[in-house]
Amino acid sequence: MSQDDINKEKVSYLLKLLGKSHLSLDPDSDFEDIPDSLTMMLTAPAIEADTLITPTTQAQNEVESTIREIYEDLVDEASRESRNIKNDSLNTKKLLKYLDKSLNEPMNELYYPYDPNHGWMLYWLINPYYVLKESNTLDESTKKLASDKIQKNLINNGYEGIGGGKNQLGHIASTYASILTLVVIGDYSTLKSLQKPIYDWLMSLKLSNGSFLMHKQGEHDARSTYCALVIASLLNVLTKELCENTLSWLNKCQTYEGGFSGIPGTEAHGGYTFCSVASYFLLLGSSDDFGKELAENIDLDLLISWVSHRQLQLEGGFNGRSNKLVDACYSFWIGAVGQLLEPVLNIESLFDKDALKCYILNCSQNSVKGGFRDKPGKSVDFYHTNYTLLGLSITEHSLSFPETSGLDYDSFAFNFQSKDLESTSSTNPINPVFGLPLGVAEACKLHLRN
Ligand code: FPP
Ligand code: K
Ligand code: ZN
Repeated sequence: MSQDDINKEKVSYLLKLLGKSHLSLDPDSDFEDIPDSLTMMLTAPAIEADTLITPTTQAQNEVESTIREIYEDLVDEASRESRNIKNDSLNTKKLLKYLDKSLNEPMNELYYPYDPNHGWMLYWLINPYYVLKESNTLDESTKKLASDKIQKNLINNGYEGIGGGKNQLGHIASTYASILTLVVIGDYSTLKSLQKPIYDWLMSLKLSNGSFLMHKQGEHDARSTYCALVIASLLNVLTKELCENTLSWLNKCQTYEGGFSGIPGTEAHGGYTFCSVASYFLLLGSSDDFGKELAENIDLDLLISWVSHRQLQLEGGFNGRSNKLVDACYSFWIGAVGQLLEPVLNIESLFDKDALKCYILNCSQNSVKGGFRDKPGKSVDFYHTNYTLLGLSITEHSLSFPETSGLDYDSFAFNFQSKDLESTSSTNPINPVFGLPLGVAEACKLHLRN
């Protein structure tokens, strides 16, 4: 069968299942763009009907009907107008325009609540330039502006961390985002100058149970702990002393469901599961068998089961916890956990990457204005734009560990290799531990180590 025949068969099967087989198909139409997964997504029955109606089940029904309409249109439009079936592709030009505009135009008063997030905004808006295959860099003057801005947010020269903005309290999450920004723009001299001050500050936030405070007198959870480990690892100051008891504290965060909670005894969530799983890649490394070491610490099968259950049947995207709604940012928080497990399980994918891509491009992307949103009906924002683009990269690439054993840098986090799943990917591969393009954290580590 030729590819053309396969495509035609796919569409007519889909139309039949949708009860629209009366629509005729133009033999010259190009059906290549219809993802194979769409058939399954539109036709598979719900696993279990929810009998208890709550605000969440109602919201779920509404989201499903909106998304069903979007997906049916992908099929219908083509058959009606006998032209290209438009499975949206990434509009890189519009995305770059959205990023340029967001970085360069003054922000209006609606952005007032973003004031504690200056470091985050830099990371969310700069990182995508490097993840996109087409741009792959940023101009020197913007790099300098970003670096200057971060230096203004140093508290007590970094001995009290990096604040979310000028004169704000030093905060692990703002420090994490600021460090990622410096790493991606390659400002190694600033990073080098921060090694000692930030190490001392992290040690002051460390609790005897192994976790870290988010800031002086702040909360502690898997998020702050992951951020501390990433910061220390990138600055090449991840000492034994800094990591004492951290592994056993994280182990206690895995719940009966298989995912990880913020602190022991609470609900498993995609955000904390990402933070915990990524942390193991920074902490483990006493042997060259990561899977074995991981399984000695947590219930790996239960984690795999929990992660797999996050992909929604019709939507194709992920939710962040049981019985909740799809959200494009989980394309990264959950998608990254799936991608991190690829080299461990030696598989190409833990979930349906085409289905996720279908959600990202057709439901999350705003291809008119550029940028990505949580779900249809919401507005695009910086946060969802960065994490959804990272999620798109996860659908286009697969990770493995090198054949030859022996760890670089004493941590599995710097040992990934990537393989393109698609001949025409619009993104570069990423390193999911850091949420950065693959090679960027590795280059920084190499530089600071020498
Ligand atoms: C629930 O929000 C969200 C959380 C409980 C925390 C999410 C944590 C992250 C996304 C990870 C942050 C990571 C770093 C590195 C700072 P919700 O109830 O609005 O969403 P939901 O319905 O999807 O659970
Ligand atoms: K959410
Ligand atoms: Zn979200």
